[in-house]
Amino acid sequence: MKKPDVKVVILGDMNVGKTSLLHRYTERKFRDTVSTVGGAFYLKQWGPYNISIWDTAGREQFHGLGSMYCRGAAAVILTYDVTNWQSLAELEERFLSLTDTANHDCIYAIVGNKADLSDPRAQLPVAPDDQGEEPRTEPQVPSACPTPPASPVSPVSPGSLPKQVGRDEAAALYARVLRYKGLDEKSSLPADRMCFETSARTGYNVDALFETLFDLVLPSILRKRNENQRSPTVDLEDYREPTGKRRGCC
Ligand SMILES: Nc1nc2c(ncn2[C@@H]2O[C@H](COP(=O)(O)OP(=O)(O)OP(=O)(O)O)[C@@H](O)[C@H]2O)c(=O)[nH]1
Ligand SMILES: [Mg+2]
Repeated sequence: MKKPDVKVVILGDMNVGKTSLLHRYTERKFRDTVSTVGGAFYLKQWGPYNISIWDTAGREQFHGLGSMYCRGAAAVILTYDVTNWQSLAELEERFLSLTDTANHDCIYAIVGNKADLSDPRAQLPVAPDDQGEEPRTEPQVPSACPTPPASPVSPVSPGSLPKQVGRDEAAALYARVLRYKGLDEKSSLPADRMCFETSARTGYNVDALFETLFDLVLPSILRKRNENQRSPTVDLEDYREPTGKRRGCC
């Protein structure tokens, strides 16, 4: 198994669509999910680097595991549901303190998922041109004929729900996250770059979210590699006496 160079963690209340976002990004699909138990781990190759992405459970009963998953994280995605104001409030009340174990230079993204439910623009993935990428080959949702929700658990028709969280509220939360972390807003990444609205259902903005974060964690990878070169880890299993015998520790 490849060794991850860096860790990205996705946090947020149950049902906001964390697992669906990861399926959409890693498998290019929106498929049925079951509420996550504990956590799950995905490995993504990004250029020459391996990035581990940790999906966490939003259910209260797994809350204690959150800070363990965040340990050493280079990026944390704080996810809410744009049609559920409480899911934004929960990020601050329940999830932010879990990031105390993340890296000191960890970056934070605030992500409002299920944008397709309230915003007609999110009925389609962001056009590849807008993301500055080569066109992709995965199926696109035709604009004239939106596909019905793939999940039977999601009976709400697209674009029909009122949006409960605006971009300004997400940006205000981002500012409070920086303050909580003791970071200076002026020297940190700006809110308009770190707040996203996405739809795991249509793929809207999903690539942009993950790929922006992956680019931003590259300095963290390089720093870690430099540190490892300066003080390489000694594997005691590999150490043998000149006679060929392995040296015991006592
Ligand atoms: N319309 C719409 N429904 C979504 C979207 N993302 C997820 N859902 C639905 O929301 C429900 C919950 O999705 P999950 O991905 O399991 O949510 P989760 O955040 O991983 O939940 P936990 O694992 O319990 O923490 C499912 O019924 C999904 O089909 C989206 O972008 N749009
Ligand atoms: Mg889940």
